[in-house]
Amino acid sequence: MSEHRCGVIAIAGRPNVGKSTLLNRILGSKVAIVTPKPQTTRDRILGVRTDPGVQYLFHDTPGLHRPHKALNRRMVAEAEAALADADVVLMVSDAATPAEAARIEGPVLAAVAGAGRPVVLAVNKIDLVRKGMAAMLPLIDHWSRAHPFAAIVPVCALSGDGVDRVLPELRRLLPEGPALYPEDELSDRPMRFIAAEVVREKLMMATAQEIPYSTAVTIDEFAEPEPPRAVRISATIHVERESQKRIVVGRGGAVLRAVGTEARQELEAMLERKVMLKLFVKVSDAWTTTDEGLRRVGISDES
Ligand SMILES: Nc1nc2c(ncn2[C@@H]2O[C@H](COP(=O)(O)OP(=O)(O)OP(=O)(O)O)[C@@H](O)[C@H]2O)c(=O)[nH]1
Ligand SMILES: [Mg+2]
Repeated sequence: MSEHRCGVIAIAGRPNVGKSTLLNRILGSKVAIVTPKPQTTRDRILGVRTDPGVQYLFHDTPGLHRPHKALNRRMVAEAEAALADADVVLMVSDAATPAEAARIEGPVLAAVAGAGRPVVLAVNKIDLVRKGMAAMLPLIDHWSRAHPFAAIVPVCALSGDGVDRVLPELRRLLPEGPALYPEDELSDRPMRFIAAEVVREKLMMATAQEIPYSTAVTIDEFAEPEPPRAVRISATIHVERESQKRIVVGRGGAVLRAVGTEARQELEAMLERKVMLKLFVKVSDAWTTTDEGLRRVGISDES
């Protein structure tokens, strides 16, 4: 019998290519939030999948992009640290044309190749390629010349198509070793973190322009009394300016109420019990632009 394998796989790629969607699909459960907006993921999240003979530790990372603000520098540093710590890299790209891929993927490929680890490439969103797999061949040819990938796998993270072909490619690259997490564990993040992320997802979906990038969510209370009593969660939404606070609250509180309802419903489904969710909005001056501001909204170097 072959040895048990266990190792860390960093999921890396441009913002919005579907890294978190792919992670959730591989785990069969939502641990990472997903929105149509780039730069959704801000922190590394570890997702754990345990199969007979193997435990995969997936590090979902923020998209690699050119950072301008302190927040973005932190996000890119997180992604680069994950690459440095990984045994294997799962690079995600989307199904563009070869010319587009060559133009936009250069910096990501350089970062990924620089990690010096074996790389599996998942070419995601193949459902958007109207002409079907034949149209993918020039793209796959482009990628196979761009880097000596251990494997190139076209996938659709949204429907799950092709995703089961990714795991065996990763498995053979993982080092031998015992499982590090209990087999029923899905993530290294506590429910408290996931609750804040769910609120942030609903907020990103409900707002536009700069608002999704100017908001952070901290949890003030997370109490789990004995069932059937409800889980009590209070959270603060941090914005940078008074004008943003007005938008997040909405006319007569409508936006905040809608965000609260959607987040509560999702958390109730996740926790399989009633949730009482209270949301507050606070102006945390220019929190995205300084390290001190990041600490104020709970984004610290230790996280
Ligand atoms: N059509 C299509 N859309 C997809 C697919 N996978 C993901 N998406 C969509 O792409 C958008 C971004 O997905 P995410 O999973 O948040 O992408 P990400 O790479 O984690 O993005 P960041 O965290 O911002 O770096 C969402 O609207 C997803 O629903 C796919 O296979 N096909
Ligand atoms: Mg993400």
